[in-house]
Amino acid sequence: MNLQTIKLKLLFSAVAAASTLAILGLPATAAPVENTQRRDERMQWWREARFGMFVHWGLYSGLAGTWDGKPVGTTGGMEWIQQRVKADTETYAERAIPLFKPAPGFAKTWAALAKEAGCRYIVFTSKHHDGFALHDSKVSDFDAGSILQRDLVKEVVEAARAQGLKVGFYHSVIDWHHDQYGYELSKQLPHPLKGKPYPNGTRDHNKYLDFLHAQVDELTSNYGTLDILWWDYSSQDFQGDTAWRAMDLMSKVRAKQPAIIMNNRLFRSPEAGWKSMGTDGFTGTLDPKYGDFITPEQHIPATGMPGIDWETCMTLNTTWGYSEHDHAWKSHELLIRNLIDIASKGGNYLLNIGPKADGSIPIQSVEALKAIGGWMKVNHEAIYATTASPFAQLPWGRATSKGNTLYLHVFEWPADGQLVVPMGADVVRAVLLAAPGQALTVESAGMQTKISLPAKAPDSIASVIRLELRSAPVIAVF
Ligand code: JFZ
Repeated sequence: MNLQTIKLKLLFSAVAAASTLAILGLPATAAPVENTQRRDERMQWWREARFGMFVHWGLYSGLAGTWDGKPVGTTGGMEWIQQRVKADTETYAERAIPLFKPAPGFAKTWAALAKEAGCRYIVFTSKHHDGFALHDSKVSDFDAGSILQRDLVKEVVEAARAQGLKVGFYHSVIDWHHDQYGYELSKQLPHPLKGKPYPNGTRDHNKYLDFLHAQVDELTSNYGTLDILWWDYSSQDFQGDTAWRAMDLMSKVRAKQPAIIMNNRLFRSPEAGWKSMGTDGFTGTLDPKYGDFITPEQHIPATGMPGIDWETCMTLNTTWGYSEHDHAWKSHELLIRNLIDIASKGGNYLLNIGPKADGSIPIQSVEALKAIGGWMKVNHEAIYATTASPFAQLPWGRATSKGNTLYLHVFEWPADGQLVVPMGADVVRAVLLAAPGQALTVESAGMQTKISLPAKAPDSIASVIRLELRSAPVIAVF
């Protein structure tokens, strides 16, 4: 027997042992072994999806940015209201619980809007920093099951699946409710009582971690196949194994949900992709053992990040959780162009809604998502399953690719009707996605390809040309 066969035999016995455990109905103790191929398979739907809906909804939604009858602010995250007013959890709960009144069937409205907008997945807050869990938790009495006799997680998961959407949980590891959460252990992470001693004497953070792991176990055991776990969040001074028993937490999740995709926010180190505190500094590398993707928050990286999966999350106004005082709504033009810009750089767009306490969605958000949906109806093939643009930049807009097909997203319609593309190309056919039956005239000479366009743009925000090429284009480098 040579060395190779010995290795193989060992491998087979490991597999046999694992399947024996499975037959006995015992949970596998370790996460399934991964390699690049498995990871690519797991990531495929997410890489093709390009567009998801984020939902921030919880007790803070009823407070709506108001405390003592006054606005806490007109901008910024009002899901942080407990921290902004420095309320202890009893005061916060006492005021917020009576206001939180989810209407029957609210989740169906969310899922229908996500579908109409062209989103392929929904990520929603199973628990935010305030510690209130939306599921029916056996290990807490600060949860929808105990307070409302409802399992809101189940309602959302079922509504999402009924629309054919993938579904994931945003789960905060920061917890402003739990009486063993050791907030003195970090100077950087937020807590409403920061700077004050623990009201209950000493705390045993390990007990909080047992609770955190138990709730995550409920969430990954009781709702069928989950697609995403979106952790939030860590600081340089408090992260990973010390802060959350992170590796153990992730491997328990993977043991229950082998195909799940997780972000890297249980960590805050260079190996895990982070440059610094803040939400926009990335090293450009990510060892997948720390997570599958990185999460630029409220901004779009200047260039793509080859080899790294990334997702920009963004608000429609300036808050994640509902606020009645925030009127800084982004224009439909900006939102549609952001989606295109992100796809052209190879990333995903996770766009947030902050429903009100009854679960209804602010009208401005409904209108924005419908506007995106209208654009997607005509142009979705230029977004889904595309890869980054081969051009570093284009003076009139953006591009996405799919094999030998290029999609040109024209933001600035040329006044002389001639769109100049800085490349040499062997063009099979060019059409506008808004008029796919009508071939456009194309001339390619040297490093320049010119497309003749009608006088008027079919879409004033972004019109898309599908350019089928015989082979990869030769791009001019400036
Ligand atoms: C976090 C949350 O605090 C926020 O409420 C929202 O849920 C958002 C999507 O995620 O926001 C962060 C996370 C990390 C930093 C700042 C805001 N950070 O590291 O500075």
